[in-house]
Amino acid sequence: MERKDEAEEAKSKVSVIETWLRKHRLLYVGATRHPFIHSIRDGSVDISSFKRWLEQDYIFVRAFVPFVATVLVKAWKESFDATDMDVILSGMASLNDEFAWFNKEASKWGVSLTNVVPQKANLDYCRFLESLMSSEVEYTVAITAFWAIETVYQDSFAHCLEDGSNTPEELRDTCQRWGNDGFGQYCRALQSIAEHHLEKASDDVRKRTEAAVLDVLEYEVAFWNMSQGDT
Ligand code: HMH
Repeated sequence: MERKDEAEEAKSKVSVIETWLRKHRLLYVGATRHPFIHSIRDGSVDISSFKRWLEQDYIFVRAFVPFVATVLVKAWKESFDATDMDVILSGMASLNDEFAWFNKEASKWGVSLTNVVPQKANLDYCRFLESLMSSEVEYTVAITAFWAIETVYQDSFAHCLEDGSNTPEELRDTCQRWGNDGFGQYCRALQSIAEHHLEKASDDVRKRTEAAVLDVLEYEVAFWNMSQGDT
């Protein structure tokens, strides 16, 4: 058999993240094609579940911002590629818009975002975020977890906007927020940053990163379950 040259070999090589997505397909699908998402997509969604999701997600995003801030600090210290910081900073800027959006959306639904009591699945997820904020957690682990968190929402909400979906008009804005093409491109930019660092990472860091991605997927499933009311 002829030996492939290096360029060919690089082209056919499956990326680390792609390998994990294949290996953990069921869990990934569980997080991105959850019954709650199906119910938005087919229009059968229970509005009190949607409102619960909105309230709880606002609290989550409040904790997500400081997490992203620590990813930015790690990029500055540990990455030699300036575009990493640009991409993370653009994510932070869109989180700033997201707060304005949450307030607008909450008033549209008659929901108050002050004094929301975080539910257990949310507290657990926020505590996990906090563990990733430690300076002892490597940049590779943190940026890959960041990619996974954003991608679950991107993939889930984009599904609600695909041809054939029956998403109610009043929920389309929410789906657009994370399901739009620009957010998709941003997630792909995060993926390529994460992949670049994973390619260079030690086996130990890779293993811990894979575990963090699995944790993210499980917390996301629990978060959807909580939104549906099965706490
Ligand atoms: C629970 N996961 C959860 N909330 C979000 N807003 C995102 C991911 C994406 O930012």
